[in-house]
Amino acid sequence: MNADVAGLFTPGELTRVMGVVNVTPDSFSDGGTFLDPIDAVRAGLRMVAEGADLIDVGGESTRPGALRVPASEEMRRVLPVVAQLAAAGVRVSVDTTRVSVAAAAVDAGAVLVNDVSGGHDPELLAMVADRGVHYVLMHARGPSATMAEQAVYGDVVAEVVAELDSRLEAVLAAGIAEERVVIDPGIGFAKTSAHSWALLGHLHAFAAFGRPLLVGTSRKSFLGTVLADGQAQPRPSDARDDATQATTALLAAADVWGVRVHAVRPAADAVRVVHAWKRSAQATAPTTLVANPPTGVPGGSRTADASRTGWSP
Ligand code: PMM
Repeated sequence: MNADVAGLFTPGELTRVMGVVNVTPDSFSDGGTFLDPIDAVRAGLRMVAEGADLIDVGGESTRPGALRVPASEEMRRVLPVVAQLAAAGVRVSVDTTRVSVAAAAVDAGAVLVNDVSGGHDPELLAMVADRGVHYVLMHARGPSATMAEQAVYGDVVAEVVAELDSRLEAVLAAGIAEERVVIDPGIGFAKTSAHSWALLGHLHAFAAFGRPLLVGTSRKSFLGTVLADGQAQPRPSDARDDATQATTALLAAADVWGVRVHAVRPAADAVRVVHAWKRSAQATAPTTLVANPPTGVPGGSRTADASRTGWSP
């Protein structure tokens, strides 16, 4: 991988895989795993070897209800990791809501600011515009401490699109070039499980932005809910990776630009499988399928044909 970020946006490429490295003690998904910068850098490099296109480094948990850490602590956690990964030629994004942290991370080599506040700080927007880095505008309604109570919608799809649209206006007014903006529906941010599913079921509504779409489903609680056991206990976050592969494949099939995941290898594999499947579908002349449908394919004979299947009727 080289650190050229513009190359990530070449049209027609495979869905991009963003590997997550949370340098936090309390993220719901990988909290405490990468607190030591050496472990965090090693994890980022391993993810790149497994197929990550970029690595998202965060130093503050966005788990619903999480309390904020001081900016100095957030910097202490992320900067050495950003600097070492960038020095190794990795494309690094910084997951933050703070202009001070984002600016220092860009100084350390980050090429993308993943703003999980939803673009609410004009100073952060001005800094991104000034530095000419890429920018993820993710839908959010407020900080982690209060996001659960803000998960109230009439029509979640229409409202998330409208709120992102007004934030995008502010982002562009701040001078961030449109071609550097990525849109993210913010799965789980001020959203119940039902809201998250509704957004995933209507991703086409986000095509109107004409911008690449990044989606983060990895290990999130809406997956835990759908995989609840017989006692309605949600599946814990460390047992949601298989479900994440399912969402990754479906997101790649829906042509999203990127997926944000903790387990990179299976996600990168899923993306490649979907790509091969799509390519094969495009390469197969539809007339061939219609003209000579095999047994059991809609439009073909429903009667078992022993001479073709090898099974007696
Ligand atoms: N989710 C989390 C953190 N950062 N950034 C973007 N752009 N999209 C997301 O969905 C997103 C994010 C929360 O997950 P984590 O605690 O596992 O990092």
